[in-house]
Amino acid sequence: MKPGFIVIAMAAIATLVGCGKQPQAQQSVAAANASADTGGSRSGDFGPPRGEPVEAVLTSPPEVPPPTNRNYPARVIVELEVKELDLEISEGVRYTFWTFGGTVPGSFIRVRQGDTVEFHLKNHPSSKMPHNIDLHGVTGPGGGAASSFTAPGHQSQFTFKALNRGLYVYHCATAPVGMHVANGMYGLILVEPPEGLPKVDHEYYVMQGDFYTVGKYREKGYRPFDMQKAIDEKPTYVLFNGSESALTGPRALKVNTNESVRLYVGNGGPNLVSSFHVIGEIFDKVQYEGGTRYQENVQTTLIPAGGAVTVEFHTEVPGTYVLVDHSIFRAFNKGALAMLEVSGEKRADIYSGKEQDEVYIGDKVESLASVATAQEARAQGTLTKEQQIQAGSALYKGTCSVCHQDTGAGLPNVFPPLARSDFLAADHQRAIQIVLNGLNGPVKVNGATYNSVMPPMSQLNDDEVANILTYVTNTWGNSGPAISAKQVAETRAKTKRVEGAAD
Ligand code: HEC
Ligand SMILES: [Cu+2]
Repeated sequence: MKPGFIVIAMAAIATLVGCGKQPQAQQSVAAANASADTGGSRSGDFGPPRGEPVEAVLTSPPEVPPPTNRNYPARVIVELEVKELDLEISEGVRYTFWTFGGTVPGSFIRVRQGDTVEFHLKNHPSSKMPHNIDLHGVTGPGGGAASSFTAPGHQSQFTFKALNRGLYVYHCATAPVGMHVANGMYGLILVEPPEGLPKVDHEYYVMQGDFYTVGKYREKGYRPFDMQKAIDEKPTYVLFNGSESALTGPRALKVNTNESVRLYVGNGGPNLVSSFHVIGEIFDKVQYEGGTRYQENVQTTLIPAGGAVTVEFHTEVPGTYVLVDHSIFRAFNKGALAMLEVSGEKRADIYSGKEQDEVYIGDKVESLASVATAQEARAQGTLTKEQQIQAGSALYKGTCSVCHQDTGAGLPNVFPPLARSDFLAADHQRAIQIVLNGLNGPVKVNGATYNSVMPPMSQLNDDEVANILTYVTNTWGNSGPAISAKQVAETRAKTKRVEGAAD
């Protein structure tokens, strides 16, 4: 830092301290927040339930039930069924999830402050485990856990009064608790304030969770739970709504320009705290920690494990917005990435750029179905070169294309071409070793010398490397053999990873 700058900075600090006043905007937010009735438990009991009992409308993510639209406390009946299901955690990767209502996260529950909730928990006869539920919106020991222990094929019932307004996590609390949560046993319950929430154009339900599977990220086939990784807090996946493709491509959240959007965002954990961010948007309002008070004009908000947040924003510019955990390796290497598609007229006065940003969307631009197909074919021993090329084409994007370009042409003097590369054609085996271990020092490709660095990409699994290389060696005028996952596995075993590279 230049000495002159320090002087100016010190003077600025002195001015702030000297006048002892908060900036004006901050003061008005503080005033608004202070005057809000916080609706704590002592003022949240509006007497016994009135009228006919109401069946709660439960929704699967990303949908949110409609507002309760009631001005009196009612008896609300909630029926929730636990099911243990084999679902896709990533394209071509299956995992046994334990679910509240058949989805991860579980069904969204919406009640009004002061309601008496009659909770029925069922455990499907096909379940192998007993389960229960601890709702953070319950006032009472265990949050319902002890009263709701439910063996497979059984059901249990308990009742609570929702004394506090707010957005609350619920989760299973059967031992081993961490494992039940890691398998997807969490969801959200919204306790509306008595006057309801301000109307918005769209409400959506998104929940983050970390997952621990045997093997590498995107390693195909059935993957069991890995207890040691869970204890070490080293997730294989960090996901929104329980699957890598839950909210991407055709399943992206959809809104229009000039609309108000409210997201109910939870974090089931079991281990990680989320730094929740929407790339290209600013939250106009954040009810942090699911509570009553709010902050305005926020870029990234923290969501603790077992916590939630309500964020609101208004859409101006069309395009694809990316929801991430801004602990950014989780977004790009573990799956913590979702999309919000905003449709509408261009607003060049606000933003001139192109509408899709491949830098952020990476290989999710393309469906990864071809990747799963290739894996299935390999398992059945019917994998063709053509299938490998298709899978490789999808994976090349966002993995290699940033440097070698979509066309394989590279960039003069910086990134060597893969298209018609004589260096590549000379030794396809060497290419495996380059992807796994990187490359540096001078190389001569098609007569030009490059002296740069390619980082090791050993975080890719064997299938991914094999399919990408089969694509590269058989596209843009290249022709070569198919590279097999077995060859990659052998090269991985034979060569030493460079220091700092992934396994
Ligand atoms: C961050 C940029 C970057 C990424 C990403 C990258 N490479 Fe490279 N790659 C390079 C550079 C730079 C070189 C040359 C290194 C040198 O000068 O020693 C290179 C060299 C190569 C070579 C040997 C030279 C040639 O042109 O034939 C191959 C093969 C190759 N890369 C394949 C890949 C594949 C496949 C991927 C994706 C899995 C990939 N690279 C990802 C930067 C990158
Ligand atoms: Cu459970």
